Amino acid sequence: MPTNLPPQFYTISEKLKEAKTLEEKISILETLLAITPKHKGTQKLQRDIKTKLAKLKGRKPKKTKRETLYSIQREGARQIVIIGRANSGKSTLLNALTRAKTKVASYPFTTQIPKPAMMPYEDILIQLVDTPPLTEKSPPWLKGIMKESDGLLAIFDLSKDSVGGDIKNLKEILNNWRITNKKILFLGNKIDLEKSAINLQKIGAQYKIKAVSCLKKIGIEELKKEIFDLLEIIRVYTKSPNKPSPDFEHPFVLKKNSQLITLANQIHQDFTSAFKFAKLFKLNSKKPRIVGKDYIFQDKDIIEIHTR
Ligand SMILES: Nc1nc2c(ncn2[C@@H]2O[C@H](COP(=O)(O)OP(=O)(O)O)[C@@H](O)[C@H]2O)c(=O)[nH]1
Ligand SMILES: [Mg+2]
Repeated sequence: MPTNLPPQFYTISEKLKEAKTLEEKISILETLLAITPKHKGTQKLQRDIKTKLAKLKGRKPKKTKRETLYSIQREGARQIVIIGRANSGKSTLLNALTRAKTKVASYPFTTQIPKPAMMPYEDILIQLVDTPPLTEKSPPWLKGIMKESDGLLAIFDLSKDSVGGDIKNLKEILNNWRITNKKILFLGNKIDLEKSAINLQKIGAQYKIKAVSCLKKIGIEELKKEIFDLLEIIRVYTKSPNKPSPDFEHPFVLKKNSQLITLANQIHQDFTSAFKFAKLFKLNSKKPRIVGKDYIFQDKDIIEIHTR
């Protein structure tokens, strides 16, 4: 592979491995092609990308089913889907965590189609998806979106006496849909209302639920960190041996407890065989440490990989 590719090239090609839908893969490949510098050294790479694109486009299915209409284009480091009953505050939550301006109303069914928006968390973006009310009768595409997500934010209206039953009902729906090993954060919304505290007390012993007010922005800043923690991800910055400072603009996002070799593989296949050693830097110390392939990353590590 040519060595003078822009750093985003590697960050974006990493996403290709995780892309699930055809549309996503095509969009990623088109982006890669667009940012590939056009010169002799990259001709083979350009050809390879174009071939892959042609193959994928040849296989593109006709959008006839309703599900495919509402598949969400993945963006950012990870994707979280917001679920809950009508009027629980899903759209208000999306607006509170992102710059989205989704319609909020006191009558149900305002949100009919899934709506994605980006939540900035420190130096990464997490995609949140607002959805229509969740019931046993929700359309199959909603189930599909939930299954494809990296985690769920389940939101309940704490001011309603039925909140205990609502939580039980949601758990039943998840069970029926066989969504059993998803990461889920339970949120009790509208804690600003008087009734909510009483209801929270009633259900608090039975369920672990985080109380917030999406409208009055109570508990919203802490929630961003809890969403990050729920995802069990870490950020790693790379530093090129011949550059004075790391690339803080494009952190690699990896699963917690990932080994150094996982990152090397993501950057380039050849890194595995060519790997010699790596220098590990920490944000708060100047002196690097030499580490090997099996080093287990921690959040915000800075790594400089040396090859043969
Ligand atoms: N008091 C109070 N009202 C809220 C809160 N969050 C949302 N609401 C109101 O609840 C209603 C439904 O909110 P919405 O976000 O549209 O719910 P959705 O149907 O789940 O998307 C709206 O009138 C909101 O203003 C909150 O934290 N406190
Ligand atoms: Mg809504």
